[in-house]
Amino acid sequence: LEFEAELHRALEREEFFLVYQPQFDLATGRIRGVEALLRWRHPIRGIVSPAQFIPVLEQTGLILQVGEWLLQAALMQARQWQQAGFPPLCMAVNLSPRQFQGNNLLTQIETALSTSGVKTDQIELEVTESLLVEDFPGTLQLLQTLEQMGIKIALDDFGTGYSALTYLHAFPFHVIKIDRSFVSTIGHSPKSEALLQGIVQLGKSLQLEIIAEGIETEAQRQHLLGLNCDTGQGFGLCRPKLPHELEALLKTGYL
Ligand code: G
Ligand code: G
Ligand code: MN
Ligand code: NA
Repeated sequence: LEFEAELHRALEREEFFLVYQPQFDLATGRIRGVEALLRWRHPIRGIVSPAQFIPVLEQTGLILQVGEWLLQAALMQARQWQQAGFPPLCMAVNLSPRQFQGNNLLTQIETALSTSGVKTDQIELEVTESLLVEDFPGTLQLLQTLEQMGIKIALDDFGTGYSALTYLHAFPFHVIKIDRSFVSTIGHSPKSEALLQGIVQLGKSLQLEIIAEGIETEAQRQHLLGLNCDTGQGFGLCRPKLPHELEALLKTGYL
């Protein structure tokens, strides 16, 4: 309960902030987009990982307010980068299933779009399979509406959940993000490498963009490149950073 109260205060006291992890074209090193990742600067504990507090935000429903704040904050950042004259890039924002349960997600997105002036084709919304499994009424329709607006939808953490292949055509995805657990086995597990190859080929044949997550080594990057994987993200390419730390990269547009 104390943690919950602290999270309430965190929103009021503006202790939440966003870091941005770039995503790169694996062949050319060109930046393709950034993923906004939530952080909490706790007055005593310091930086708290979202893995610790997002479950609490979800249980308490606070994720609705925090989610609204972060959509707004991420799109305002995208606008600032545009105004600074940096090449356009995609802003990826994570959505938690709870945000689909209420009835104002679309309004929140529309508000963030209109106040920031960012175009819909520069936004990507990341959802996980747990959203699809929950089967809230209206989820499919909402995703379709967003897709028709020009917003890209990414299936995050692919390979960790049920990975039911029917989801891939039942929902309007543009992107699948292969979970870092697959990338970390490159060079260690032939079976897992075969799965990775299969996922990339499947995604490609469905004309989806494939983003490999958690690339930490050059060997992993080379392996993924060999599989024809388009895009990658990971500590080995670039860690999540504050906006001012990304300026040099955003200026050139290349790794
Ligand atoms: O950023 P990374 O440090 O450690 O994030 C840990 C987990 O928190 C990941 O599963 C990530 O998807 C999730 N996460 C990070 N930022 C956000 C966010 O803005 N919204 C939601 N819903 N989850 C996030
Ligand atoms: O679940 P989601 O994919 O949104 O989570 C992104 C999370 O992955 C963030 O917590 C981010 O810090 C983390 N992350 C990004 N790159 C790497 C990496 O190369 N290795 C590891 N272990 N984690 C990473
Ligand atoms: Mn994500
Ligand atoms: Na992920």
